[in-house]
Amino acid sequence: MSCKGCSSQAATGEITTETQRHPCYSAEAHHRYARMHLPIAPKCNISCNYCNRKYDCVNESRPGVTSEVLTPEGAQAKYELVKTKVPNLSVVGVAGPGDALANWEQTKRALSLIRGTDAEVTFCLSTNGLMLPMYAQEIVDLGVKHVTVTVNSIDPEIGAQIYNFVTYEGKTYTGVKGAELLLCNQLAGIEYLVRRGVLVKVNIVMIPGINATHIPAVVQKMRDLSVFITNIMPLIPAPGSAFADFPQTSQKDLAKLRERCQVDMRQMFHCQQCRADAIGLLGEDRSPEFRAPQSPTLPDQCDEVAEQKYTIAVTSKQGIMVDQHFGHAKQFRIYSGNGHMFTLVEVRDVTQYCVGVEGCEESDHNKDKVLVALRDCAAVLTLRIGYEAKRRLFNNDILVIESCDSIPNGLLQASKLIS
Ligand code: CLF
Ligand code: SF4
Repeated sequence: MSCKGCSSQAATGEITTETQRHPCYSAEAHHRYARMHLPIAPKCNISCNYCNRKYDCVNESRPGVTSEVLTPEGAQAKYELVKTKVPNLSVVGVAGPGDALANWEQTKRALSLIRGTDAEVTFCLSTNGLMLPMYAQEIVDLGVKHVTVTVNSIDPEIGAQIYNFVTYEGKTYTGVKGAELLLCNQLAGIEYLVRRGVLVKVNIVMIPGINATHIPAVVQKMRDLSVFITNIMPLIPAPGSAFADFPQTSQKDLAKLRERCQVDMRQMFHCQQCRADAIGLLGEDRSPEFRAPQSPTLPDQCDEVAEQKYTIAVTSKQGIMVDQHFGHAKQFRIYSGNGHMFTLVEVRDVTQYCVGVEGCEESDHNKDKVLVALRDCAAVLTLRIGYEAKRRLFNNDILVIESCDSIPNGLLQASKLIS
């Protein structure tokens, strides 16, 4: 098996003003500069065992978060609008909802359209790296100076436990062969980009029991390839994925591993695992302000689901936005509808699921009561939810959709996911 497109030409990336204003590459910048993701890349060419394709790419996002999909022209129009409203916008990125390079024509067209009207904005791409050998030169030619590649392992035996399959040039590879092909293309692509001055960030999903103890070796390899920074991310198992029952990586273990790896190279500590259509500062997503009232992908789906009825429980402080954490809700707003229209049918009082870290661990009784109260619901639409609560709902056939959108938009998204 040979890798494509890697030749030697010495050059290394420099920390330019662009990088100093990149909220992910610079910890200082993330309080001041905003990024915008263009959700133009729905397809993917590999299958990670922690991924459920109903959701955004988990390599760069939280599972349970879904995004609209735009055409390149739609993305450019949205960019022009966002630029006028978000003056500190410094970076435009493509981070899914699938893989940026598995949708290369759309990605290239969207960036070219934007470059046609804006010579200054910094471009950023996130990819699983499979197609890097094919498109690395075009990425350089487009003026993309920041690329994120998710590399979970440098050992194909370990990779085979993480990737279900890899589809490349019309063929599907599984097991060690698939992992080997992916790794080979990732390494070749990273080396190629680094040599041409692109600053490469490597995301690594920490999967306890699979790659957690192997990550320091991955980081050392990335250091040897002159990668700019590594970002070790916690596994948040997506419901419905092969790893759905894996424990979520603990923050304590994650912090320890990052500290350990910091000895070898620069680590990212401020990642927000944001959405494929995120807009704004990393800690302050403004995407609901700019989302179309109905996603362009919805009409077709709506025809399919028009006859179905859904009952969905929503956590909301004022009944306008999905703006309340599941564990904090003392009431659930119960909506019923058919995928086009929803009506508020009831406001259901419950005992708060979680009353703080200590109380939460002891309050199984409250948790059971909340589950019983939601038993007739197909889904819960909520701002945020802990892993344990999500797993309990999932085990009771209740889908969880995390959103920070308006309630009507969230309900439309939810009905699309239930069907
Ligand atoms: Fe987007 Fe990723 Fe570029 Fe940043 S996100 S494509 S490098 S502009 Fe940033 Fe979000 Fe973490 Fe990614 S906080 S998930 S690291
Ligand atoms: Fe899912 Fe992996 Fe593809 Fe991302 S790269 S969309 S996590 S299969």
